[in-house]
Amino acid sequence: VRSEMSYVMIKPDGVQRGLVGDIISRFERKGFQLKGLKLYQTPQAVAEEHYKDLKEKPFYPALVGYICSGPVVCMVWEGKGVVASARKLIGATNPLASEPGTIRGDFAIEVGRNVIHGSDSPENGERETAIWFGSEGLVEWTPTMTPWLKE
Ligand code: DAT
Ligand code: MG
Repeated sequence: VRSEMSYVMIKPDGVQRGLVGDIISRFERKGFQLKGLKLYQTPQAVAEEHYKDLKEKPFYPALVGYICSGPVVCMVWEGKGVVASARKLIGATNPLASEPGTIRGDFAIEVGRNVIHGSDSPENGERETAIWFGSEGLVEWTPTMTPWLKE
């Protein structure tokens, strides 16, 4: 049985602002396992599929435009409770409501430039991983530090 996965994506503002290393480091240090990673120029159809539940929202066209406005960093992180934990590391959707110490709390001001995405459920973790990594698949590997992270 495969353990839980979160699709995490550094949005174009995070890439352009040079926040990639800091953000990846937070997930690494927490102890989650990296299963997929790429720099990617998002086609509009992929952004639309990813955010299809928000299609009726007034901000949807701007959101899709923003996601496609420059390269993103696509990641899949795996581990026990990773979906909820990643959401805590990321912080609230509106960065002015995000706690300091979270990624959005530390690095962002506006909801339309909130630096990072994280799946909101294990089901969406699977769905979004399929959208962004599809047939390339993920990398299966055994981290040597596992005994120091799991009892
Ligand atoms: P989250 O990214 O925290 O999961 P969400 O799934 O509700 O938030 O919305 C997806 C993205 O859409 C969010 O990161 C930024 C944008 N967004 C959400 N609500 C918005 C709003 N009221 N105005 C502008 N953009 C918004
Ligand atoms: Mg969401």
